Amino acid sequence: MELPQDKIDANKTRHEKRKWIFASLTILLCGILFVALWVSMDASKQLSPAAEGNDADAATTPDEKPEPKVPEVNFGETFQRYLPASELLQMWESTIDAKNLAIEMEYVSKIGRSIEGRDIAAVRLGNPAANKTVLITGGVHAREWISPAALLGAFLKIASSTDPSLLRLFQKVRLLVVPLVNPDGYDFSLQTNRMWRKNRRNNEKGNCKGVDLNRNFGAHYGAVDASTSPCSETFRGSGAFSEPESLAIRDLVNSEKSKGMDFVGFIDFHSYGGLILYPPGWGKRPPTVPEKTEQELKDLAGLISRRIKQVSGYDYKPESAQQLYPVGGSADDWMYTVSLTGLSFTIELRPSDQNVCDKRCITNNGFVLPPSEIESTSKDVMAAILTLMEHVG
Ligand code: 0X9
Ligand code: ZN
Repeated sequence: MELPQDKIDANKTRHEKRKWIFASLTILLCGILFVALWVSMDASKQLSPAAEGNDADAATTPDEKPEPKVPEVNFGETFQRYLPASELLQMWESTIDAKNLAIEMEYVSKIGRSIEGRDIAAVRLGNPAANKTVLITGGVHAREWISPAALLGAFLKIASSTDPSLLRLFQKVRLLVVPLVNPDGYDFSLQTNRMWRKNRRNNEKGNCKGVDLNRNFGAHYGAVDASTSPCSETFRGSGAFSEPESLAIRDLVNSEKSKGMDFVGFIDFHSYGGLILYPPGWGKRPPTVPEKTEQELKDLAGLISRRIKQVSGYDYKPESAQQLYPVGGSADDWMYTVSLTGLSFTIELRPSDQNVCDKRCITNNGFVLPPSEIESTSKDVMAAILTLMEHVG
């Protein structure tokens, strides 16, 4: 039986209507589903720890480690030439202002003022909340240029490091560095008299200038090898800590101690000889230093020597400071007695005696070390410092 045309049309319209309703409902459902999915994704993003950082961090999946930020450290001409005092300290200061440093650092522009009015600077490296402190000094003797140069090189290497074990070490132990103890003498040696050793004190009698800062500290002051003559290379000065440069070190140590810092190690970098010298540098061990420290010092000097050999291939000889020669008023003996551990060293950097005159005799004097040796000597310095820090950390 055939349906009348009007019924057929009515059926068609109903069918069309249903189709539209079905299509609209499907679109609505899809829309709801999409919005629900988007909201849940956004919520999970907010809960994820990766989202705590910046957008780039948030983009990494939990399995991917974000790239460590590389410190922006500029080595400048550190390994090309010996820098004047102001340039050398500028390198320390500008590095500390650099971006992305992984170790906390602070530049203290003035812990004292030299005889000629130059600032004596210090640098704090590492976790300020850690109270174990290792003191490092460079450039006590003017003509020993490699000391402040290699110390700067070691610092730049440390500042640019992303090695996790090194960074962990600086969380436990702080370094307090005086990069150039004797800026006047150093610049005088650089500009006028290459073999100058002392500071630039204008001694009252006669024309002879300068005090040997490594005879001016308050331990066994004047006991031996510390002249009373201003013309001597080892003139001790008018009294212990008579010089602003040695006084600055004493005041720095005392002020850090009063803030609760414990001095657990010391290295004073000199040249030359390739030696790791340990105290007592004069006489016997004082009763304030524990007996076990004697063996500890010997062992640690040996360990430092082996570590240097590993990193740079250079041979340093561990030796008792007084076996080399006893002196009174040295920085190493002073820190030996005033530090908590007695772990105090003088390291005589390159060259070692037998290499003073190399094959072509380019250097006939050990104090004159070509700049080409600065970078490698920086490795010696860095190895020595890190070995001591690891030992006390
Ligand atoms: O004589 C010094 O001050 C040091 N040698 S240097 O050639 N750099 O001048 C050595 C000091 C060793 N320390 C003690 N003997 N206490
Ligand atoms: Zn020296």
